[in-house]
Amino acid sequence: MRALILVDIQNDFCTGGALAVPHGEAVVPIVNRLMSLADVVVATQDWHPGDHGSFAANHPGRKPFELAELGGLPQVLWPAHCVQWTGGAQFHPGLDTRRIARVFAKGTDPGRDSYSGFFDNGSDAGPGLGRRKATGLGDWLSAQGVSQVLVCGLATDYCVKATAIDAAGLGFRTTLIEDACRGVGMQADDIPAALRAMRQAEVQITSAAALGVTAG
Ligand code: VGL
Ligand code: ZN
Repeated sequence: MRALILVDIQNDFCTGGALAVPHGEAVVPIVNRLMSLADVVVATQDWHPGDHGSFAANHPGRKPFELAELGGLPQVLWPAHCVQWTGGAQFHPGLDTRRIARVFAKGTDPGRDSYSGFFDNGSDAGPGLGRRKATGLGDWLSAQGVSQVLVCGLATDYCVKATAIDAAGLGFRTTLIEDACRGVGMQADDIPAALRAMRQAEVQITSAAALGVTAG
């Protein structure tokens, strides 16, 4: 069984959104066509409470895109985004949601960010940091008999990267569809570095075109 994981294809990560990824919405027509390649489609949804600790506004005197700390981990401070029940947290209106079997929310704990669709941010080592809390996505995919996952969505250098690396680490044969992703790219090397980190973690990288899918 092969699953397609749609990472955070939400209004706030698209043009005009609170944390817009350049050309984020360009992935939508491609991912809609990728769905036919999968036996099952799942989506992750960044779903923060208004008091989330990743928001710069919740750190007096700090600005978006500065580096801070959250729950003992380094944390990039973001503009408030994907706040629960707001339009920015909704999926992009062009996304074909009919084939999404399940949605996994993440980032609901105000004290911890959650880039991966599988686990909260955190360290499995290190005293005091605790084990990472699972969203349920890994167990759910396994229960469906999924052995292979295709990963696409937003943003390449944050949630897509973390989701793909965790998928591979959990033993799923993992393929990133590079042209069905867009990144934040705060630094010029961030997106290439994310691709390198994924390759290092045994994530295969391909394109929709190589799989016979075009944006049309
Ligand atoms: C994301 C930053 C903050 C993402 C989510 O979906 O990549 N990035 N929250
Ligand atoms: Zn977020």
